[in-house]
Amino acid sequence: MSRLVFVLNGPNLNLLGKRQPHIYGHETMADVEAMCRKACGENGLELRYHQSNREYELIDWIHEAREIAGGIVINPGAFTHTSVAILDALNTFDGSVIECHISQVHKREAFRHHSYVSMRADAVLAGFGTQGYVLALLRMAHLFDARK
Ligand code: CA2
Repeated sequence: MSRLVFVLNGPNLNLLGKRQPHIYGHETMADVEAMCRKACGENGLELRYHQSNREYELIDWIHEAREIAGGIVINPGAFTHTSVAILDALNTFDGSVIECHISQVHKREAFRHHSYVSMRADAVLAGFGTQGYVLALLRMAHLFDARK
């Protein structure tokens, strides 16, 4: 079975490390990708890593993952709180889904407390900073091991 994981990032996350470091930390998107590549290498996972500011691109990657991947780690950015379309796409995916937020969304504005994606996610991380991505990938490796 596939040990391929898609890590998908939504809008504005390309600005990571460049603005609001008190909320999102100092690592850039490229740093997070490097952390994910290292974690995948150490845990026998294959990685496809993407970021987009466009909802349809995230949906297209979820559709691509349906055919080939065992899991999706997704930080949908603000689409978390608005996108039924991303939820619908994730509901067509048969593998494991882990939702990952850098900030502790429940400590923030009320509109960040609801997530459409959580209605599908098998696990949710929030407030672990960019380390959350690595934790999500470790969990994904564990879930893949348990499938055997
Ligand atoms: O905490 C998270 O990871 C979020 O998914 C980030 C989203 C936000 O809308 C969610 O409520 C929580 C925002 C991403 C914006 O990323 C930036 C990073 C650096 C500078 C500016 C924006």
